[in-house]
Amino acid sequence: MTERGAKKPAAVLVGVQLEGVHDEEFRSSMAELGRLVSTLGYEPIGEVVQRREQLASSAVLGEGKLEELGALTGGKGRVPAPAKAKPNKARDRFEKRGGVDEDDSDESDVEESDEDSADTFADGRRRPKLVAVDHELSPSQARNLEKACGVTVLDRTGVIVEIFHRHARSREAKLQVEIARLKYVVPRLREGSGGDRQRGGIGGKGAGETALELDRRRVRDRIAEIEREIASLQRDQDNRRARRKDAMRVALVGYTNAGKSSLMRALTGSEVYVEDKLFATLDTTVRALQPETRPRILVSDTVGFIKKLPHDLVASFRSTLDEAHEASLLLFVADASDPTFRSQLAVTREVLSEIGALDTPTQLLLNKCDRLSAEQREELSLEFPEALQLSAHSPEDVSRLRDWLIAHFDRSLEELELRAPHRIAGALAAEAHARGRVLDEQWDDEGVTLRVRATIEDAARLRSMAG
Ligand SMILES: Nc1nc2c(ncn2[C@@H]2O[C@H](COP(=O)(O)OP(=O)(O)OP(=O)(O)O)[C@@H](O)[C@H]2O)c(=O)[nH]1
Ligand SMILES: [Mg+2]
Repeated sequence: MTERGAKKPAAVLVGVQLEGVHDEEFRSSMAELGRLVSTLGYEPIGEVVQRREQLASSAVLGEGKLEELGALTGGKGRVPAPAKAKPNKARDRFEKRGGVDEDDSDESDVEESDEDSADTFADGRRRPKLVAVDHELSPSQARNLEKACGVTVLDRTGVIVEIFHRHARSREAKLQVEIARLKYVVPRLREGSGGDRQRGGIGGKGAGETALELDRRRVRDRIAEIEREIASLQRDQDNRRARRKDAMRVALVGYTNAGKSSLMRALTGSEVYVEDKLFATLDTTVRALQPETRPRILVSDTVGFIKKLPHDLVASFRSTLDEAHEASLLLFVADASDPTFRSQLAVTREVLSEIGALDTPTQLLLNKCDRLSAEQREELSLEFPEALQLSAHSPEDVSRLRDWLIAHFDRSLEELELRAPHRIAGALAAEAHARGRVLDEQWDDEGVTLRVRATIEDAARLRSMAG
């Protein structure tokens, strides 16, 4: 078989199926981990699954499974006794890459060239460069696993943080990801046992405990510095938002890959990024519904949610979640063609309730219905009678959604009649056209009479203008 271009580096997935976890739930979680790993730029080529009642405390996997993993990755397949611990190259490389210095090289890869970096083994099998574990790892578990398999180990949180790191585009998103990374790496430094950590870690200067202390302080200082910068960026944003405040706003929220950005594109004619991968969107975009309405309706696209979204990321993506907070309507987008969309909806609700955005009215959109049969759609309409079924790829569906939005917001508008003498009639009419929908406009000798629909705030403002 001939190959075009460079292959993605290979990765191995590790899953631990604890007692009481159903096969289906476990499989879907592993499949999602596989998609996350592909999004990060790796190709999953193998899997090691451990079934057990409880996690083994030291290295997550039992002896047999550890050997199985070692055989796949070319590692020892066991955790060396602590006394013989050697410098852990894999983790050093990883941590160095995520250093405190601002590294914009999004394309940097986990592996670096050294004697372990050949792409294949002597027998031609591909050599994995990453082991991704679908379970939260303690810092020492991660290190032990790394020692046993000889390649970088990331847990689900680590994979997600790395994806966010690669994809963040705006200044604020980049800073927020950096905080999440620093917070993810710092606890690992804290548990460092000195010996195997001397040259590793963030900054990587000096030797021994002193360097470690220094590193931790530098990390803390850097986090404080970033937080200050974010606060100042957010002040600017708040100002911008304040100017938009009078507009009617809807936010697209939902699980990653549900089709939020596709709907955003279709509704607003904007060129936001759409991609069949998890976490394509990490920055909020706000655009007016097109063709523009009077008053304008603003639509915001937001970052997608995922189960076990690292807490630091939830907290740090304040700005994007603020959009959800400030919207007067949330459109819950679900990929109805995904068999697990019900639990995805539950995750979305959970995260939104965590940030206190669930007081906002919501409307469920069952997207990707083009992939469903007529019977499936019928069943869904019985299960979710209030939901709108649609496809972001169907112009008719999108136009129906637009009409639905206009009708929804229309209910919150006030209809008022205004009269103004010639002295201010021109200004009043201009303002009424700019802010509201003018239903009727009559000019006579005395001045103007207008019938207008506008938001409560704008209605009050127009009234006071008319005097
Ligand atoms: N068949 C079908 N595919 C869709 C539909 N809507 C979106 N897609 C596809 O689903 C994938 C994800 O779409 P996006 O719009 O990027 O999803 P998103 O919710 O913004 O995802 P993130 O930004 O990663 O959270 C893309 O490949 C889209 O082309 C739809 O209605 N039908
Ligand atoms: Mg998106």
